[in-house]
Amino acid sequence: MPTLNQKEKLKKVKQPDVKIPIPVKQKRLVSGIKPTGQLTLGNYIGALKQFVKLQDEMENTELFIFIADLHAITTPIDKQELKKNIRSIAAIYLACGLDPDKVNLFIQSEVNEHAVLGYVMESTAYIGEMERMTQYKDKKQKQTEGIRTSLMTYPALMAADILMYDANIVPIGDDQKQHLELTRDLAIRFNNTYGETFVVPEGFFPETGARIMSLTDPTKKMDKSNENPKSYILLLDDLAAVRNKIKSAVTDSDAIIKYDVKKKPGISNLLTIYSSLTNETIKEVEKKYKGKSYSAFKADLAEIVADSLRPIQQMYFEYINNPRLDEILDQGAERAKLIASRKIEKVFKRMGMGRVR
Ligand code: ATP
Ligand code: LTN
Repeated sequence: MPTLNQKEKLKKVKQPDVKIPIPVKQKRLVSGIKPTGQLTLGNYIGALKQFVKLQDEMENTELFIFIADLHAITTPIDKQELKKNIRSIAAIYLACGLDPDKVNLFIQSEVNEHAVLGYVMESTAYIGEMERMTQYKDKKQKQTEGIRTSLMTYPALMAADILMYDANIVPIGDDQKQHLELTRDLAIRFNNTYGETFVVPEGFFPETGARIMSLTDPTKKMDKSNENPKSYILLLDDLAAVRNKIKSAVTDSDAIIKYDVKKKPGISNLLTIYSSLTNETIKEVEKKYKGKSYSAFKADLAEIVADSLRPIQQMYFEYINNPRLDEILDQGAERAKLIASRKIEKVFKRMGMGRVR
């Protein structure tokens, strides 16, 4: 038999459902980067530079940008390295110009709801859909054994990252197009099954620089996971090394500075980098270097890249050991958690999970 006191306590448990209103902006933008290594010039041109541009240009839009550490464990990674990468990427985001007053910057694993909604998305997606993803097929081939289940299911987690915040806009490189398509399919499927719950997102792809290629093999993406350091430029590379990497980038032998991805992938890639960093169109750059040698063009590009990286590196060192970095990440996680926890509550309710409230 409960005592009177216990009965009182039980009554008290049923609290009125008071909710703090979430200030609503008209649109939401979501994107993430995996902390699988240090960031490259490809990440900068294809992602970070775009985020900063969007933050400055988009009105009435709230940005959620996160470090996708849950995605980083889909392939083996050293614990200390992961830890270092997470902090370093956060500092780089800020060093590249992300403004914590405009952007919610956070670490994905600090908002547990991502994993929860990821599971819900796994329970929405079909195995065939996962197996069809080209990135999965590519990455699976690179590993001979110990392929983790999450490598295959990871697009479900990516869908969760996006749908959690009702993102309208998702800026991504073109290698992520297929994952975004899947996200849209899953949102529609869930909405059809359980009623309107998720916003169906749109991709946003940069006009130039959606895919920066390797400097040693311009038919492949510049990738921080490549084993040859000459193939990529890291944002924190020593500037002398940066210049050398540009100067020794693979090009063809006919010495005409012309954009032609099929016939001249190397010089086309360098033209893309040039155009992205200077905001000059590729046509303008071609005109400027008409009749000039590859080595003259590369020497100028080496300086342009070094000049772009210098201020980023300076700001990076301001942030990396600064407690302000933790404050910014705490603030971002708090705001993300508020929205995410409500979304999970809504999703579970729609699905008939837990108790009726
Ligand atoms: P991984 O090699 O571990 O798969 P990744 O660099 O492909 O790493 P992320 O770090 O998560 O993957 O990429 C973050 C963002 O940077 C994505 O939007 C991706 O499309 C973009 N990006 C990555 N590499 C390039 C590149 N070479 N050119 C343009 N954009 C890129
Ligand atoms: N899968 C992406 C990183 C990523 C992401 C996201 C991008 C994880 N979650 C949500 C945009 C939105 C990649 O490998 N580049």
